[in-house]
Amino acid sequence: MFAAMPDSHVVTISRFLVDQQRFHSEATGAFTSLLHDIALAAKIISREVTKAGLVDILGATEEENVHGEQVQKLDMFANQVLIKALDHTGLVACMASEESDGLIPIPDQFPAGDYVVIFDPLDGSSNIDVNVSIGTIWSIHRKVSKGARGALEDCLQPGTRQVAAGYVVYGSSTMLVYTSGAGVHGFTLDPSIGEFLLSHPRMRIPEPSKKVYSVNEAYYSRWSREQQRLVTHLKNEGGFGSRYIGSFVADIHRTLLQGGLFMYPADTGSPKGKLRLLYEAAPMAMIVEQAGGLASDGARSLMEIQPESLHQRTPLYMGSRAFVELAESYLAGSV
Ligand code: AHM
Ligand code: MG
Repeated sequence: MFAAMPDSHVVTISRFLVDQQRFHSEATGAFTSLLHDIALAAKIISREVTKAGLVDILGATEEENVHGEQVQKLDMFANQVLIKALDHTGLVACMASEESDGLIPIPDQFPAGDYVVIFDPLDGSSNIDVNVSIGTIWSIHRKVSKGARGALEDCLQPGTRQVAAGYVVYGSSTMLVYTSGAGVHGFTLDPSIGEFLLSHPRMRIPEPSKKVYSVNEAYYSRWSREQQRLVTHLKNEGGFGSRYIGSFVADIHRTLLQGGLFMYPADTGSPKGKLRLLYEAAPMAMIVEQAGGLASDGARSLMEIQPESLHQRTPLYMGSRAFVELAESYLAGSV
């Protein structure tokens, strides 16, 4: 349940989380503390992202991540910030990150907790050196394994089991958007006081929404016939416009605020698409659906897919409900 908040009041994320906790008599405060810790990590990452144009932190390192992609310094920094913000708190059983190969255990010297945190520390990092918005995406599950310190099965849970999900977009301002299953709420960082302030309570994808599709159309010739027909329909009879930033968090943020259809389909070069189920698709699916939209892999709900491996990829369609349904019917060949 979402606590009513007088619109004229300045509400920090800390105040908001404490107020939300009051609606859960069983709450111990652990979950609230976890969200605080993530918000703190977001502020530290935001500070470094903002400084990136000023200091010589740009440029790729020699290292590659587990997907064979070049990792930039800020990715590794953001990864470390999140791990260090969470590993000593006693709230987390284990973690997984797009930038780390296997499970990230809690070091032996620290107590382990009941939550599992999965994150993409800095998505869209190829956009850093052209000053385009990038973001952090995270997802929280409850530990389900018997052991105290978490296991792979704790991370391999479907999106429907998420207890919370969120993202931070580092754009013209830094915004943190999250859901814990009671609507989607957005906070804007006021850098002068170092606080996230509630700016977008109860976010809903507008209805009717803007007719906008968002996809990397350069892959057109590699798409299935059905995918090609869908996009041809959208831009011709459909009367859609097009926007594609090429930064997932920023593209989804726009879709939440204005509506539309975001797609990262499978193609002959990437038969499972590019985006990862656990780090990118499932958390955003929870947010989009909590905001009244729909999230699909083209045939089934993204939230219901049972992950088989940490770094699994999935085709992805999300945004306004009617547009995702339209995409599904084209992909099924029924239109
Ligand atoms: P990354 O995880 O390596 O940063 O890649 C993910 C990014 C997303 O932010 C974006 O939606 C997508 O890659 C863009 O890919 P493409 O350049 O193929 O359109
Ligand atoms: Mg990513």
